[in-house]
Amino acid sequence: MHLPTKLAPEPSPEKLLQLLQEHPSGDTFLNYGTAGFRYDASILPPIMVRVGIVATLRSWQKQAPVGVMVTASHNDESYNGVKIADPDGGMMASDGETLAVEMANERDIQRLLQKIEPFKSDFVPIIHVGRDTRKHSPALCDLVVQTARALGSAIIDHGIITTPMLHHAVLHGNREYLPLLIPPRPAGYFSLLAQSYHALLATHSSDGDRRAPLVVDAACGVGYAHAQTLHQAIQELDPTHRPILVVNAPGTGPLNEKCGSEHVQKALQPPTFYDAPADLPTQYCASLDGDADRIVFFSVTDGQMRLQDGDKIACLLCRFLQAEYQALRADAPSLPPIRLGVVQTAYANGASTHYLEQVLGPEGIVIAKTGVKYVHHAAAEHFDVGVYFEANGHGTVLFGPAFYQCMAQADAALRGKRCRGSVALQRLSVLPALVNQAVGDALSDLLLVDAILQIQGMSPSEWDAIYTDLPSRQGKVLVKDRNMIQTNENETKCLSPVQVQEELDIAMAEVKGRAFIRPSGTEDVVRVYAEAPTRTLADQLATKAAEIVFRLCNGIGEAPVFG
Ligand code: NG1
Ligand code: ZN
Repeated sequence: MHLPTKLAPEPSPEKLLQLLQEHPSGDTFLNYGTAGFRYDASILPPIMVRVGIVATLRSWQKQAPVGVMVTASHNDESYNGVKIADPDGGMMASDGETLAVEMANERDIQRLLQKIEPFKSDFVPIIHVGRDTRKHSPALCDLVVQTARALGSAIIDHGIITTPMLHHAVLHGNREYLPLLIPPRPAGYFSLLAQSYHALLATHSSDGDRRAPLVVDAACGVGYAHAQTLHQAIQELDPTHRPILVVNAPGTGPLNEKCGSEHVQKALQPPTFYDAPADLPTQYCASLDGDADRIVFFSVTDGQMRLQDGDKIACLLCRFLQAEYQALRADAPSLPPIRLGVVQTAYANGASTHYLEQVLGPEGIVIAKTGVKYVHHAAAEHFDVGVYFEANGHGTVLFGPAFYQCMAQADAALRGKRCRGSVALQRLSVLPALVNQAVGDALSDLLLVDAILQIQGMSPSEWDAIYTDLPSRQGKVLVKDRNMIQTNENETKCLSPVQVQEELDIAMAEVKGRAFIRPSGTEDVVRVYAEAPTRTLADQLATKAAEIVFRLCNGIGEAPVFG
C-alpha cells in the first residue's frame, strides 16, 4: 500500500473545469444501483469525474476518510463500475447515494460547481482508492484521482486490491469505527487474517492437517495475487500448513468467464482451469469473483460437481456459532443472552432456510431485499451476532456491542478455568479479527470456513450433506425497460405489472414450487428464479416465469428456455 505522495494538494478550479468539460455527461439517466455505478466501460469516464467530486464531498460531509473502488465485480470484462465506501468501511449509506445520483445526472457544469460550494470546509478530504485488474480500470481510476485532487483531496492509492481490502483499509484508517477488540491495522490485512486464522486453529488439537490441498479459482481477477500473499503469510506462521493452490491468474483466461464464483454458482458447473495441470486435485475447491468479495466452495469427483454456495456457508457458520455460544453459556450460565441470527435473500434455497430454522429457531432468520447493502444493514439491525450470506457467496458475520460485552463478562466469569466454555470463549473472541467487519470478503471467508471444517472435523462432503438443495434455476430476460417492474420490499413478489404475479402464482401452484422475478440492480436485465421438487419442474417453472416476464414486460429477442 502506498502512502499519499503529496498530502493535501492545492485545489485547482481550472483543472476541475477542464475535466468536467472534457467528460460531459451523456443523456442516459445514471443510477447508483445495489453496487454503485456499473455500466459498459465506454460510458464511464464522465461518471468517474463526478465520483471524484462525490467522494470529496462525502469526506467533507463526514470529516473523515472515505473509499472509492473501481470494479465491476463478477460482471464480464466489458463492464466496469465504481462504488464509494463510507468512513465505517461499509457501502455508502443512502443519503450519499442520493447525492451521487444528483451529481452524476447534473448536465450543467456551472450548476454542478455551485452544488459543491456548501460542502467545502477546512478539513482535508482523504480518499482511499483501489481498482481491480480490468484493462480500463487504471484510466478510470485516474479520472477519480485527478478530479478529487483538483478539489484538494489527499489520495491514498492502494493500486490493485480486492474490494474488501479497500473497505478494510477505510475502516482501519478510521479507528473510532473499530470494535474494541480489533487493533487498527490499515496495512496489516494479511497478517491480521493469517494470525487470527492461526489463533482459531490453535484452539483445536489435531495431529496435522492431511486433507487434500485447497484449490482457489481466482476468476482471472484481483484475488489471484492476494490469495497467494495470504497463503505465504499463513505458511510463515505454520510451515506445515497444507498447500493452497491458487489458479486462474489474470490474463490466463477471460475475467469471470467460465470461471469464478458467479459462473460456478449460476451455471452449476465447475470452472475452466485456464492455467492449471490436468491432474489438479479437485476434492476441495473454492471460486472467488472478479473483485474477491464473493466465494463459493465446490468439489468435483468422477466429473460430478457438488456446490457449497453462500447458503451452505451461512449454515456452517450458524451451526458453529450456535455450538460455541451454547458451550460458553453452559459453563457461564449468568451471561446475558445475545441475539444470534442470519439474514438471507429471496435467492436462498428453501432447504437452507429450513435447516437454519432448526439451528436458530424461526426468530433467528430475516429475509432482506437482494443486494449486499440491504443484507448487511439487516444483520446489524436485527442481531448481536449477525451472519449474512447471499446464495452467490457474498457474506460475512457482524459482531455488535452486546457481543463484546458478553465476551468481557465471559472472560471475567471463566478466568483461570480450563473448560469447554473457555475454549469457546477463545474461539468466539478471535472471530471479529478474522471476519471482515466492513463487507463480505472472499479471502476472510475462505479461512473462516476452512478453520471451522477443521475444528469440527468435517470433510467437504460431510459439510455438503448437512442438507440437500432443492433443485433451482436462475436466468435473465432482456426487456425494453426493466424499471417498469415494481416489487415488494424484499423482492419476493411482483407488484406491477399486476398480471405478472397472478400468472406466477398459478405457475408455482402447478409444480408446488417457488418463483420470483426482479429487475437487476447491476445489469440491464430482469432476473428469474425458480425452485421446485425436481430438476425438470424447476427448469419448467423458470422457463414459464421467463415467458411471463417476456410477454408482459416488453421482452427483447427471445424468451429463454431452461433445461
Ligand atoms: P442484481 O444484479 O441486482 O441481481 C447482484 C446479485 C446480488 C448482489 C448484487 C451486488 C444475484 C442474483 N444478484 O445483484 O445478490 O450481490 O449483485 O450487491 O446474485
Ligand atoms: Zn464482487
